[in-house]
Amino acid sequence: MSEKKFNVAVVGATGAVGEAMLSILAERNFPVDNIVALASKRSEGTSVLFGNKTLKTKVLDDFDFSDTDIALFSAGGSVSEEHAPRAAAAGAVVVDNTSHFRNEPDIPLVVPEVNPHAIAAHNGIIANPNCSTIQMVVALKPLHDAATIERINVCTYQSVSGSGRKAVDELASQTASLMNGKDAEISVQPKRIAFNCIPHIDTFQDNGYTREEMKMVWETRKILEDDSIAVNPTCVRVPVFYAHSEAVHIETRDPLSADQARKLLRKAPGVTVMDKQEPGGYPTPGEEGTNRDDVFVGRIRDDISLDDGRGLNLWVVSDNLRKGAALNSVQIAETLIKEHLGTLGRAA
Ligand code: 25A
Ligand code: L14
Repeated sequence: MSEKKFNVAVVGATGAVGEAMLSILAERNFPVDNIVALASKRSEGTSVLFGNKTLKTKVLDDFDFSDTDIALFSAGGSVSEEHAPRAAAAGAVVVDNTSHFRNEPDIPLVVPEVNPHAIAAHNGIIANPNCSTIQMVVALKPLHDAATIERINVCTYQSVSGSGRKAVDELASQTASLMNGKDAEISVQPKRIAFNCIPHIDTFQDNGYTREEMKMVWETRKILEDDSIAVNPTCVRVPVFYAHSEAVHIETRDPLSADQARKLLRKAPGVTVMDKQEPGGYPTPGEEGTNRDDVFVGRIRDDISLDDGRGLNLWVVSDNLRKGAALNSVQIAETLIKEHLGTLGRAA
């Protein structure tokens, strides 16, 4: 990495993702000159941690980005819509974790293990994909390169932290209430989440799929740069605090055995294969998935319903706040300063 240091802003710093962004920047020794934590007026002056330093949160609305090199945004789509173009116009490169810009053709949508080259085409904004999509494409990229994936059937098991800090509190308090014989109060999720599963994440679309499901369709094609891949997702919220899990079923153009897939995945960047066919020999969200950087893959096996060797099943687990959001954004920023320094306006 270059000796140069950068001025960094984290927008949404008091949220679940913003907090993880600050701690990951510190733990990976990102070359920071100045760092600023931004949020809404509600949080003005609140302390947030950057390594062992304390930062006082400033208000986004009147913040001037002209001294900022890199701005990591995670304060929701409407905040990014209003403020990301303003930050980019002032000369910062924005890495945006919301869904707002992901489908715009001239905005790169990047997972550094999969399509780092896409960063080069940025015009001041780079989009960070949806958490469920990120962990799936990290696991599928080496298999797609080897055998060309034609179709993906996926069911997700998504933790509550995806909907922010209040949703984490909601699962804890509903669980405590029910264990104490009291009624569960519903505040964030559309139905009770404690001791339950909810097949509904984000808003319903005209085709009967939810927006979270359609993000997996649109974003997978954009990141793998292949519009012919058919993706059929069902996204489900489960009573898990951190890390998403996915049962992924793929159909490939060329035959690919479970043994070959296991070998390819063992060499794949950002992937840990955990696949012993014995009790506990597979990853789970509450144990391996939480607070770890890698995408964990297990239960790799041939699809017995197909007899031509062109189907595989996988179980994929990863921390949605880290690889699914904050870590991926920081890795985009690392790739930017390492390989595309000339595209950073102020710092170039
Ligand atoms: O639109 P999207 O893309 O679907 O994203 C929606 C939300 O999903 C989360 C993230 O929530 C985002 O806001 N998210 C996005 N991508 C994700 C991913 N890949 C993801 N989650 C997981 N994986 P979050 O909770 O992580 O972060 C919210 C942060 O945004 C700040 N913010 C909100 N509006 C803002 C703003 N900052 C500037 N200007 C605005 N207008 C928010 O800061 C937080 O940092 P805050 O200061 O508004 O809130 C601080 C505390 O106050 C609580 N709170 C929030 N809303 C209210 C509230 N209290 C009272 N009333 C409210 N209306 C929060 O609990 C917070 O702790
Ligand atoms: O699109 O509620 O990045 O779990 C990711 C988390 C949307 C909401 C995104 C959740 C968000 C989702």
